[in-house]
Amino acid sequence: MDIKKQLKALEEEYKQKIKEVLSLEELQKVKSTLLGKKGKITSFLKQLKSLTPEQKKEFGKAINEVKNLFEDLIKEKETELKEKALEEKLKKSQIDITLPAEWTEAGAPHPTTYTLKYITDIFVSMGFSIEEGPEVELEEYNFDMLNIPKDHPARDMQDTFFINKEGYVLRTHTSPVQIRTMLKKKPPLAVVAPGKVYRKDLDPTHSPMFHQIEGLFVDKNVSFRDLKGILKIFLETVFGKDIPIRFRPSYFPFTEPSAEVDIGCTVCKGKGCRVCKGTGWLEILGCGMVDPNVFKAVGINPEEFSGFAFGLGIERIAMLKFQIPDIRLLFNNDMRFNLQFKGL
Ligand code: 2NL
Repeated sequence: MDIKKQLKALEEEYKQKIKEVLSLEELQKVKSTLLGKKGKITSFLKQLKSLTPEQKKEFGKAINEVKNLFEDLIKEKETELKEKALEEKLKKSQIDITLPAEWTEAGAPHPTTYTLKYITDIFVSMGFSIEEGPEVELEEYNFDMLNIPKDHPARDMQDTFFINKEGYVLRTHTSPVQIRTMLKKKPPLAVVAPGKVYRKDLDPTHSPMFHQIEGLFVDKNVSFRDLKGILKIFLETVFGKDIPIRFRPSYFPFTEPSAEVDIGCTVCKGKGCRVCKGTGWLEILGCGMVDPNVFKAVGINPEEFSGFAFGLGIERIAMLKFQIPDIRLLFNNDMRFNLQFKGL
């Protein structure tokens, strides 16, 4: 038997096989087939025993050369497969630490958000607590219990968003939150209800969704001067200690008496300009003493308790505070506008 021929055949066969190996497991099998204790190289070495010293030397050298070749080829293949496996793993991994970070500009609070929080905080500092409620509201809480009769123009399709569910509306003010509060808590009460409200309105000073904050104060012997005192502190905090304030008689179905509160125009200092339409005054909020019919609707005895309430639009205050000429700027989300409020 020609050992050299067999050795050459083995070399050719396994050079090719090692080249074609696809996994480390497969390579391990090939390795033990060739170099293991019962491997092909070992069996070649066993054949040497029966040979002469010269033949042993000659064939031993040839076998060792093939053995070294296999060892080198297997080592090479192992390195290649390990590198490939690592590459695959990195490719699959979620985090690629070599990717440069994406640039994001630092944000700014939206002026409406800022103003809502700013105003809410003033009332919280005076001991009012914050109440919230749903934006899809019972018609009964939004209108009936607030002494707004069925034929009142505010209920008209022109002002209210009715939804596909009988008896529900998108709340047109946050007053129903105060109704809910009075239904679940007994006086004394001092609460503010900030949030989104909806009315079918759209022009430079009206948006179909806007923000409101309402206040409600109920206790024994609450009078109109308590209302004036609280609102004076509020307005002087927002617009400064010297701001002129006036109360004008008005009408709301849920308060009696009712008043509208104006401040001296912050733009022209009362001289008369475009913003105050020449009057020297800016309308800021509506208020009044809670109507006895509202108290009766929520089960509070109007002979025992009295209270005041007020409501104001947040966008209007933000527009005055930041001299914003068109309400739509507060809703467009144009970043050139929004980013001007950094650092408030
Ligand atoms: C305005 C005027 C106002 C109220 C809201 C109120 C709520 C209850 C009872 C009585 Cl539960 N009143 N809220 C009272 C007066 C005026 O808002 O011009 N808002 C933008």
